[in-house]
Amino acid sequence: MMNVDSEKQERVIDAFRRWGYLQANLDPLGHFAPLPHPELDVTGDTADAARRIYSGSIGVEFMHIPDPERRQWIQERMESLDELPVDRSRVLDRLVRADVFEQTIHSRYIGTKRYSLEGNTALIPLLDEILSSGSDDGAEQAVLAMSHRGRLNVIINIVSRPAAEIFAGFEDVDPRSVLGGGDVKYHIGATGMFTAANGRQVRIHLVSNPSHLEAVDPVALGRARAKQTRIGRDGKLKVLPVLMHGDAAFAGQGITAETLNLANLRGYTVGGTVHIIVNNLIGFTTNPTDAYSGRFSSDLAKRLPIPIFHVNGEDADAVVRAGRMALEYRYEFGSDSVVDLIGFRRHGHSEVDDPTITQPILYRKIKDHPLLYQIYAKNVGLDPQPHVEKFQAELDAAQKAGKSMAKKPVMRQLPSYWAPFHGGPYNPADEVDTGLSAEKLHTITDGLVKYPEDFHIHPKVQKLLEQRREMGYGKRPLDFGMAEALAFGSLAVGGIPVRLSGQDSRRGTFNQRHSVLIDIVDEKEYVPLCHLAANQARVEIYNSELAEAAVMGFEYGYARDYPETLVMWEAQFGDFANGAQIIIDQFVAAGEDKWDLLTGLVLLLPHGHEGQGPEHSSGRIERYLQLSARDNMQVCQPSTAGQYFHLLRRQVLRKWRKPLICFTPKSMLRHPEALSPLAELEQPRFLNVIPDESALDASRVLLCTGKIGHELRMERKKLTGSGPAIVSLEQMYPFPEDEVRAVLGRYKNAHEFLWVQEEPANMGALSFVTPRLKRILGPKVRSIKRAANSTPATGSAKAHELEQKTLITLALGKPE
Ligand SMILES: Cc1ncc(C[n+]2csc(CCOP(=O)(O)OP(=O)(O)O)c2C)c(N)n1
Repeated sequence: MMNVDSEKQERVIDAFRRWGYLQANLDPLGHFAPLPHPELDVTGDTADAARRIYSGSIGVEFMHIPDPERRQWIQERMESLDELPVDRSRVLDRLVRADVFEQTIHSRYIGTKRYSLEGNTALIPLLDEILSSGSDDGAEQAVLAMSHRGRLNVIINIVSRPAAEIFAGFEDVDPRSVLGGGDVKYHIGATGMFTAANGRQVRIHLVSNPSHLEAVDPVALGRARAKQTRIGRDGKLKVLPVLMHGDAAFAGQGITAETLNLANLRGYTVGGTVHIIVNNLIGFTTNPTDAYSGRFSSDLAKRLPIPIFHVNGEDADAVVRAGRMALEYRYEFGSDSVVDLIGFRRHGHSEVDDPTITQPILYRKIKDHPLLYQIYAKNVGLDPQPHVEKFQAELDAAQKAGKSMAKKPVMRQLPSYWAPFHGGPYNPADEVDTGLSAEKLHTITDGLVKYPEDFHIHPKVQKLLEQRREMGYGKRPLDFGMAEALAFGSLAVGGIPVRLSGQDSRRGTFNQRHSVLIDIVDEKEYVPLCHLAANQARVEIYNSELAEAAVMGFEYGYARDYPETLVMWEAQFGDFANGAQIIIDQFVAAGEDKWDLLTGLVLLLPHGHEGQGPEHSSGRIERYLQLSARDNMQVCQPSTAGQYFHLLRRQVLRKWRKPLICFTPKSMLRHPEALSPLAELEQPRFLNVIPDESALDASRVLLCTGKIGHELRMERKKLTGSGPAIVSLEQMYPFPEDEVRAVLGRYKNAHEFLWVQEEPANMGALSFVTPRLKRILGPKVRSIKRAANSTPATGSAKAHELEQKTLITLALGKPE
């Protein structure tokens, strides 16, 4: 039994554990006023002691964590914080490096943007601590992501790139090497070796980053997951993800919320991420009161039961201790944790920006504020001068070396698993055969339709598996679902891992996949694709959270670090991919040109006008074609199950690593015209263009892509005459010009060539293919399409049918 006094004391301590962070001394400039709280309005020795712990330079939010063991863990550490040793000489050295680097660049490249870290230079000792402690706990690699602020500082002082490379960036050496491509210096990725306090090395991967704030977060996590998967059992121990955020961006960008939500999902967990909010209490010109509705930028992180350590960025010892706790929490519980590093921004948003116009009072104060290393040296009684002189001499030499660099430095080294792969322009020599013998297909089929004897299968699924057996043995034509399963299965059996994620992807939105069988008695799962052969490769298919940007970003990152895997992200309906437009624009389409980084990511985008309304109709072919240039990606629409099989296999069997935008069917999944005989899978390759062998003497040739071709063929059967030829363009980009020319050239009697699409005139492939067809056929190319519209389709199913009928009638109509 507690006596009254100790009960009272416990209540006081509990109040500080709960609310102490509201009165912590967090803002170096004192603008962030402590928030009164009635439970903290207490005096006495117990209150003083609790106040010193919970309202000092660290304010921790952790009482929202439901697990008492985790709360206890934090409590114990906070309450013995002073005992945590800090290597002050090391901290001082890191602060000197951080401050002197910025000062040197500032004085030597006046008026050049660098997005200085000054005001938050404690980030460098903080990262130093996290990575050093991480190394103690087993980290051998770390995946770091951050935006512009302080990036160059981190590249030198944490990633350990030679400073000469940064100077070469400021000198802008070798501009010709990046004509039309490349990226600004504060976005480019870097790899290097960090030397931990224990003397061991941690390999650092700083992820290339677009300007779009926080978009890199899921990419970094996908990369970490891929690295962890490659390592296997100890992957989560050995690969540590650290995400750095801006305060305004963390609070404002939706992708942060999407990314946090991945933390504990089985397909996406990375065993805990350490988040650092590099919080300067300003976003460009915007004050926190206009940037986030809560008190802290970090409030969003409370969507997860994880600790948030707010720390005063000017108490470097406290910063280091907060970093240690966050890191150890990650390792102890496999959980995310957050350090909210609160400082200020010494200059304008960039160094060419004058902040005194928008925050005059703040910047009067900042003007005379000493550098952090000076404050720290004074507080801890160490002489900074030897550190300053040593580092200054290093920088002087580096500047000289940087100026004389003939080539733009490449700040990263790709891991060896990238060696067999390449990007660049398409080369037909990269083609490989993707067909399989009937025998092999039978064997894979056996595995695909099998399940344990005691497994209680759903009758509908049982029927489907029976049909699949017939398909795999050539007794009935294959549909898309079976073609896909055979593609995945054959790759896995051949040692190539397969990873697919998207909303409801395990069953498939259109009831087409059934990759995971669910026992109807106990809901146990059985994945036939994982039981095909003893030494087969991994097959992972996940239902994702209901988000697009973070999930696609994650898969992009995964594909970046696992080029041997077939990695796919699937949209529920193709148009939902626009929720991930940033990932598409900034990573998928542009990654190779900006950063010389390749990916073989596949986007599966269900597409086709089926009367389901303005949404759910279009995968927005036009948008991908507009982004296509310099052979940066492939845009394809396989019209048959067999073509889909070859396309998936081609994607990973070739050594050419390019994103594949693949428009997939919905109703056409089982459309008789889209089914394939097993023999189609035995054919050597994917066909970029499918000629119409049945109508070689046609006078009219219709060229189209996807489902409309099948509808045209069905309707053509009803004609009395032979009707036009219907040629299917299966790969839109890279545009197979020679093949199109050769196929069209076979129609010797044709005097009319029409592009037919079901999309409105301002959408679909029309404006992309027209100039290319004109190059082949001359100016007379005409087209049949819906009238230009602001939405892809009508909301009325009947109106859709009318429109579709008109389209088809016009296309099949008599030649003029
Ligand atoms: C998605 C997006 N919107 C707008 C911008 C333009 N922008 C660049 S930095 C910045 C302010 C960021 O503030 P904060 O997140 O606090 O980071 P800080 O620059 O203060 O370190 C803005 C609005 C951007 N880069 N990305």
